[in-house]
Amino acid sequence: PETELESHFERTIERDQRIEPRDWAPEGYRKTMVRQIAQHAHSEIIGMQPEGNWITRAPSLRRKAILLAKVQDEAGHGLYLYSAAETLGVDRADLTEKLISGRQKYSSIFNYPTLTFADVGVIGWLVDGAAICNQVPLCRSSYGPYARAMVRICKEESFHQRQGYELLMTMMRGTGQQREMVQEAVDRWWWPSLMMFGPPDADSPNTAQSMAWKVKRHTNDELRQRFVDMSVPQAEALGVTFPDPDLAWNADRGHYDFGAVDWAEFKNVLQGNGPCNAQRIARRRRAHDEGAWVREAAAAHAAKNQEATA
Ligand code: FAQ
Repeated sequence: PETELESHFERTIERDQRIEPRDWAPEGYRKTMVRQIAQHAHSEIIGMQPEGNWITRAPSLRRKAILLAKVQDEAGHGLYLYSAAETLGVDRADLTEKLISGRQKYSSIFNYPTLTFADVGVIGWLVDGAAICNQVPLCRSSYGPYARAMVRICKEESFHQRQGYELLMTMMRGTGQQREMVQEAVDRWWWPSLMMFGPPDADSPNTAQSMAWKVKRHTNDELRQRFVDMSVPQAEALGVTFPDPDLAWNADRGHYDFGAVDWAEFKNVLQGNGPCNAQRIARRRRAHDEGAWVREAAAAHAAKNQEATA
């Protein structure tokens, strides 16, 4: 380290202490944090759409109340995460602009359609399950505001995961047709859920540096394996199978082996060509435009208040 500031930063990371907004940090660290936190925030906000699609068609008042609460939680997660990003000196209006102009990413998973109500359960079980698996270690991420946001987010994600599993358990106790709906939804969501963890380690440009900075605590492949290992017994308990003939317990490794993920599909979705990319962005853009009057009113109100106290 060349400077006092650099060595202070490195010592902080080494001792597992937190980097806080006012601390000096290398430009690359700040960039990485903005990139990851913004992508995460965008995912929560875009992630409201697939399930939001079912709020008006939930099969009972109870299911509707649960789903509304879950989708509202996702809005909340997006807001804490935009706030965490703002501690790094960026502006959320600017981040939103980057999202709707396609310059920043959001999770690939939210570009798949929700075709039946079973998808609500499977998103809770597998998508929130994968999110928890990825995010629990991020509670120990080196950037303080991000790590602290993750604590509350993970608690809420656990509730989301349970509601999904409970919904599926209920459907599996129902008719043959309901059981088929669950299996069909699992077949569609399993592989995209594995893609949530990101490209394989050998193909992940950011992992090495993010691990060194303790932004990430595990590699993409480690977390993907952990998710497969925890999901197989849950599938057995539920009475569904995963669409992977190569899925098998490997006693030597102490893990489940699984088949090859279709990384061409993943890349294609990231390039904007997934089944719902265009629709997700168009809807986000429309919501932003339709909300312009709220932002204008809030700004006018704040200006008036400032005048009154001046
Ligand atoms: N989708 O070098 P790496 C949720 C990009 S959960 C799209 O491995 P990194 C909860 C990556 O950004 C979902 N892009 O990158 C919920 C990079 O591109 P860039 C959100 C992906 O950052 C549930 C490039 O590929 N969770 O929202 C994906 O070290 C239900 C190379 O990749 C988070 O964001 C992907 N799946 O590792 C809400 C968790 N994977 O930026 C509603 C926090 C990779 O260089 C309903 N994020 N890319 O242009 C992370 O842990 C990390 O950012 C990873 C990627 C693990 C996602």
